[in-house]
Amino acid sequence: FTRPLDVGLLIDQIDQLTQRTSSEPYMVLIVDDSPLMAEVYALALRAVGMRVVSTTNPMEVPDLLAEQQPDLILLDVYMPDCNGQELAAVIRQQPEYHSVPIVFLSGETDRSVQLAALARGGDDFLTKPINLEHLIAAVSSRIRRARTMRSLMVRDGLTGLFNHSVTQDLLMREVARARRNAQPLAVALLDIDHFKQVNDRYGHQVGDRVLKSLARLLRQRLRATDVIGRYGGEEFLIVMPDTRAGSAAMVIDSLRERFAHIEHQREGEPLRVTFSAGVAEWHMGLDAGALIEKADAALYQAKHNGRNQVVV
Ligand code: GH3
Ligand code: MG
Ligand code: MG
Ligand code: MG
Repeated sequence: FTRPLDVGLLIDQIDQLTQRTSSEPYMVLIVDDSPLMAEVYALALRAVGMRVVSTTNPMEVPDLLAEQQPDLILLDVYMPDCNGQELAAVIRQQPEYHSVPIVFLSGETDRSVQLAALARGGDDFLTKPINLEHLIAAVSSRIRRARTMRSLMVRDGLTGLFNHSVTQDLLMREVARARRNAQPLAVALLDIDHFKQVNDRYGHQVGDRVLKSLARLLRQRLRATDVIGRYGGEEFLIVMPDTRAGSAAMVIDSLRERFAHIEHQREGEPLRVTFSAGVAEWHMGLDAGALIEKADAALYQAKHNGRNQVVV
């Protein structure tokens, strides 16, 4: 059970992603020592539906980053207390803000100053006076791409659920939280029954559709605080904080029943598919890897007992 990625960085990106869906307004932090300029930019960005927080004091930036989790930072270069380049370098030192786009705004037209600013972690350099349409376009395209990148890093492309490594990281976080707060925690490992036959008889595209419909059902029926991950090809891991094994098994069993009734083909030979699941509850002394093993053993038992069932 290894962890090759920087968990802190990843968890932060997940937090941003789970707290903010792609339809939420873009959030921009403006740092400019001129309140008038900051207000002009803010008005332009708000006019197209973005949320804006601005400050004239660079010292407030660390707190604002933590509180507001901006999608992008607009940074003035020349400010009395601290220049924008230095501030960008400081922001970039923190892994959780590594991928937040920074766009510099300045009257500075000297190429070498502009390049130095980009070298310190800036993504773009806009020179004043700034055309507001240009500003809006530069900001929104950068945010759109940053959000897409984050989503690609953490989501599985077919189902939109968390991918394997993110699911593991989130499980570890929930285990740590359960230990700290002495709260219950349950996990369920789901595996589609005879899925190879589904692919063989109906084709891979139909198989994909089955995976997507199970993912949709899980998203619709589970709590917002539950972690739903695509753990393997046709295996799903569900992490249920503050839940005991008994109630987890009841929830999963009602999902099992619902799923088993879905008709996956409108035309041709009718197709119904089932899944089996193993549920396990965390207890003191159990780490994430051992918890998964427990759920996997229960899943094996469910398969062994004839499939289409939930075993605790
Ligand atoms: P069991 O009831 O014992 O779980 O049998 P099974 O056939 O589901 O188990 P097995 O692990 O042998 O087969 C899993 C199949 O899932 C094999 C693989 O081709 C298929 N699969 C994995 N990922 C995908 C995917 O993304 N799309 C499709 N269509 N099939 C996939
Ligand atoms: Mg200035
Ligand atoms: Mg399998
Ligand atoms: Mg299977």
